[in-house]
Amino acid sequence: SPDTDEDLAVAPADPELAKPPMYKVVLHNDDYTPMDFVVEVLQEFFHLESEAAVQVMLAVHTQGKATCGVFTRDIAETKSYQVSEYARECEHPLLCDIEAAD
Ligand code: TYC
Repeated sequence: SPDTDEDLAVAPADPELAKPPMYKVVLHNDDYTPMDFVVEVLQEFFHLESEAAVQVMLAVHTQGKATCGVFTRDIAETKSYQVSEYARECEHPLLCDIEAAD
């Protein structure tokens, strides 16, 4: 297309503004939290279908940890906090935190 100033208007001033750093929300395995509880958490907080929720739960169970989703920092922190709070209310030791995605 012809080089007009219209083309310049759509480019972000700073390329980083278009691509914020992303964070994984990570669930960790433990010996006590019931599998059904973890599946329920994955469905309710991460909107996974039941089959996908079972897959992620089993990945945590067999590999020690797994990613539930990838979000901007604020969303990842909020999800991690909400999951931790819910697990604590239900008296399960389930651990959820965040890691920088590459
Ligand atoms: N290891 C747990 C059990 O055998 C299940 C479990 C899965 C716990 C995932 C935590 O993040 C977790 N009941």
